[in-house]
Amino acid sequence: MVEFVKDGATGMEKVLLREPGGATAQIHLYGGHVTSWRNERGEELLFLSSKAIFKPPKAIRGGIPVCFPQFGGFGALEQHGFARNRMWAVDINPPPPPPFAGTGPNKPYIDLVLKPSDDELKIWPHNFELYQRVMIGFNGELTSIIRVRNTDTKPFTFTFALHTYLSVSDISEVRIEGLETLDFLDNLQEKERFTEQGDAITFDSEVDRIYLGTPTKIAIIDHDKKRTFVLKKEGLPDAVVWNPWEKKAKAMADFGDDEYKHMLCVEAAAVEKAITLKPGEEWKARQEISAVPSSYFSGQLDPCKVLNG
Ligand code: TA6
Repeated sequence: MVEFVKDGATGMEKVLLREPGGATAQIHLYGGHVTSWRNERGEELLFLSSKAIFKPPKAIRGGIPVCFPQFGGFGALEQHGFARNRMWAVDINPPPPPPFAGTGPNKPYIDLVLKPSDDELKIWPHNFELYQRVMIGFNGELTSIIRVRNTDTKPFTFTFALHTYLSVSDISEVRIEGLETLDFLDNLQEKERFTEQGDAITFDSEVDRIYLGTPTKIAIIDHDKKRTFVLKKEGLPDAVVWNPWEKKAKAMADFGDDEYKHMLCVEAAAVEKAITLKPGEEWKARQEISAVPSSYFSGQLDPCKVLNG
């Protein structure tokens, strides 16, 4: 089921997707932004700050902001580009879906599109079409399919991320598997390059890292909730891991002082190698997140096993 509604609190337009089994997703047209994803028991799986601001030009703090045409400060544009604080349109006539597996029928989905206005063309002089299909699957998995088309007469280059905020019970009880032994750029040390040592990533202070060339599957294990988020991605070689911890949390006006304890950003991204599209060319990417009972997963996702099958 797909429903178009106005948000009671903000008056903003949003789309509700409901899967027959009960899982739901909510997408705000502002930013083309998934702001809620619930399982069949109605439990919220994405973090959304209690102080999130739903008003341009501020990006919504939480859910899945879309970072385009620039990730972070990798360029001259505003942090994370402008797609996350622009109004997207519902695409009633989307180009045929890209040949990604699993885009079968009967899964509620919505197609959104962003095209540059004159204002955007002043700050980023390139004609493009940015498409996003958001879909809820039979097992409640949340899929985002992204396509960027160069509708200009000259090439352009961009970086990209789905800046996903996962809801976790207690950040100090969370671990990430699948990024072991990989190189990363540390945003807390002028993007210096390091190699991950640990056998799994755990959290006891601020983390802001861009893991390079990761496996296509990453597991985020929330011991307290006995829940594992399995993030699968295609066309997005990197993964950003971010938790602002205490001090940065206090410095953010649209973020509660203690909220860092209950969120973790794991962002499927294309950052290290920017993408260049010639006129008429198209880039596509896909992210699928599912939430499974933890007992099923812990310890099974050693990168060597994943990478070498
Ligand atoms: O994705 C991690 C990051 O780039 C961090 O450096 C931090 O700034 C975070 O994004 C949030 O950025 P924002 O512009 O939404 O405050």
